[in-house]
Amino acid sequence: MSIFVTGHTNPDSDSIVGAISLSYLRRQLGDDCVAARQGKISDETRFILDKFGGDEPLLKTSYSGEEVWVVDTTDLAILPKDILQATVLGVADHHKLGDLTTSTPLECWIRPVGCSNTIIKEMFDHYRVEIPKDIAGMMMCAILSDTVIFKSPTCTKVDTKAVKDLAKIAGVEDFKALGMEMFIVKSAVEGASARDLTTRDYKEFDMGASKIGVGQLEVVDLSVFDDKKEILFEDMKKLKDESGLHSVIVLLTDIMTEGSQLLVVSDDETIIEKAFDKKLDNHEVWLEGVLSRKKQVIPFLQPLF
Ligand SMILES: [Mn+2]
Repeated sequence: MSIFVTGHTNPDSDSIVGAISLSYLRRQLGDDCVAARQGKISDETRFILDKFGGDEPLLKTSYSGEEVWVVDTTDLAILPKDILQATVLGVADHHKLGDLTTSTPLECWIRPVGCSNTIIKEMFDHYRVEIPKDIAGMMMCAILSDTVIFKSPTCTKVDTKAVKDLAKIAGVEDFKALGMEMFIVKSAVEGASARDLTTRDYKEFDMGASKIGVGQLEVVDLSVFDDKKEILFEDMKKLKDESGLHSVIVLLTDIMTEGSQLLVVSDDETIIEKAFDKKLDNHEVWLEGVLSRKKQVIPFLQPLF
């Protein structure tokens, strides 16, 4: 019976590449391991797969009775609905410990670094398994994506070292230029529906008795949203009602000027204002230096709920 490796719902490049890289490693260690995914492949991830000739992981959203490795989260809110009916053999993640529990002991690789693929690189090193060129290139891109080309406060020395090592294996000389190329692909908003944009990189978080949704769009120039804000707000309101959320926040992150414009639809905007010690102006506020949802947004909201 196959063992599956899967990341979170609404998968980003780290989740998709993590499933590919970790399932390869587990196969070298003797497991019959298959890369899986929880949703559609983003344009950024498609760019990475095309660049290095990677295959799409298998779309598989139900895991009852299966054996699974989980990558890039331990939050039940963004894991397959029946994950607690699966046997979780291991976790490779770089987020706060979530609410996933297991019925058997597991192999746990959780570290405060910028990307799950940085941890998977350490797993390859630990097991002395060589990383193939194509997988090294994809892992490198996943780390550049999660760390916003090293600009994110979540980026550590371990991440930069991993990228340099992986770039060498992949034969990529100018990895920062490749990172920029990737973010330009990510910045494309033309032709995308409002829902595509609000949920392109979207996660829901349990905050006490309330639930909030936080989306993030990382672009190289915020002006692409000038004529999109109205439809974004409209869709955020819809999303909030449909899912019974306390708030929906979308971060429009400018990776060049390094900050985020927060768009807020909330039952209580004062919570958001308190969290960041800033007044909202027409449901918006600019947060200088904020690039990371995980490190610079969620931890400030959590204590106020
Ligand atoms: Mn990640």
